[in-house]
Amino acid sequence: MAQYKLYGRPGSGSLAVQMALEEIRVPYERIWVADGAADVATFRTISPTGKVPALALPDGTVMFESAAMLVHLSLEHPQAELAPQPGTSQHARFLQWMVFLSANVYESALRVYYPVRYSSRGENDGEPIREQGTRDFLAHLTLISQALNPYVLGSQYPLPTSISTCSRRGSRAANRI
Ligand SMILES: N[C@@H](CCC(=O)N[C@@H](CS)C(=O)NCC(=O)O)C(=O)O
Repeated sequence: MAQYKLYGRPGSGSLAVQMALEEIRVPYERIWVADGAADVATFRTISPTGKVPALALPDGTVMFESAAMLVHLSLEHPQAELAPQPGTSQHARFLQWMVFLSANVYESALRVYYPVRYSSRGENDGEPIREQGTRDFLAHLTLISQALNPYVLGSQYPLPTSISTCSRRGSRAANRI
């Protein structure tokens, strides 16, 4: 039977999508993508960004961008109640947090992981980029913490919490400041 295929790595943002698939209780195959250059080149033939997660839908369509996967899964499986009803103000808030987490929190964590990618001077600028990424990451978490009651959308909607998992290493780095 055709099923979802989730491409990921241990400790990466693929965990957020895996959590959603587990909540929905659909069968899926988890495929670990090795991070060697040849492995990533092969993976790019499946998903052009070469980044994890990637999600192959049961009809073979391959998606990248974790927030898009989570929004899609919540809409495709409404019975799992992963997100508020589309068209409501609560759903608008849900979309707001999904985009914020992806575009800001996840982005600043990536500057902490891969600082040399953000400057043409490479390693020379690594430390200031990592420091600024950490500051931004903490500022984004502060903004989120002000919206907690006790979660950003109430306790029954887990997706915004799950997408922040890729930031775990970033938050450890943040502890140094
Ligand atoms: N905006 C993307 C970010 C994906 C991303 O950067 N994933 C990281 C792991 S958490 C990755 O694959 N890094 C490997 C690399 O950039 O070479 C998403 O939300 O899916």
